[in-house]
Amino acid sequence: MIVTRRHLLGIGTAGVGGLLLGGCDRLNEAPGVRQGLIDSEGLTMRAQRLLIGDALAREYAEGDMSPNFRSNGSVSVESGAYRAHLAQGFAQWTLRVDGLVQRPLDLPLAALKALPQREQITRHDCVEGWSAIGKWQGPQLSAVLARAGLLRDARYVVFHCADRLGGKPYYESIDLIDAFHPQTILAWRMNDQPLSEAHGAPLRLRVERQLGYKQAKFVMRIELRRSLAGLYGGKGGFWEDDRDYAWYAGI
Ligand SMILES: Nc1nc2c(c(=O)[nH]1)N[C@H]1C(S)=C(S)[C@@H](COP(=O)(O)O)O[C@H]1N2
Ligand SMILES: [Mo]
Repeated sequence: MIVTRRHLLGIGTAGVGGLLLGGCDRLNEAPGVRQGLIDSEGLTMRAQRLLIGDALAREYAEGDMSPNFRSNGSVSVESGAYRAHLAQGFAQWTLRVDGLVQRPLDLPLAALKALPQREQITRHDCVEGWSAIGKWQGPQLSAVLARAGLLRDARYVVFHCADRLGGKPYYESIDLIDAFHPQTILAWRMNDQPLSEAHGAPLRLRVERQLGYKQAKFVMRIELRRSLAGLYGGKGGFWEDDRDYAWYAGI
């Protein structure tokens, strides 16, 4: 195992406290990691993780930013509650953090903006065959998880989104290794502007070492779970359930 507890604790600004030590100690035992040796998707994940270790995704310079960053998948959200929040600039909106946590949270956008911020210029790669380089800003997911405090059994972080595709809710999930990676942020700002609706306002995930469909937009709720079984189709994400896309979509 390449990601050690020391690496995870070395991630800096988020003030990862003792509460998280339990979670980090148990990364080696995470079911996805162990099963990784026996199924082919897991083999890919394991191989990619061995190669990249805790490496950072490449970061670019301002001059590399794409003049046009297209939007894809849902570009708007129908729900009345969402439209009301959008109309108010998300002033009354809160991010729910719950499941296997010590302290369920309802975080206003202002609280997310008040956390230490990370800014990164990265390349987004969509499986449909396009890429774009953009600038993202927001708190590290690790900082939010540190506030909530993980319970012992927490293994996966699930992102519940406001939109539906073909009548089904969009959702995504990652494991704790990616959740505590320093470039995994909850972005509320893109290219120096608040996120537009098309790009996932008010908040989206950036998990930079994975493909576009993992970058959940319109994140309303973050749920800590022991397992992905029993959640929608059980494969950990909308496209994973619908089209059998890989759950670990390493680039
Ligand atoms: N909630 C939600 N998140 C989503 C999608 C979506 O349809 N709904 N599409 C995904 C896909 S396939 C891609 S490529 C990116 C597109 O992000 P963008 O619209 O900011 O370019 O968002 C991802 N996250
Ligand atoms: Mo995509």
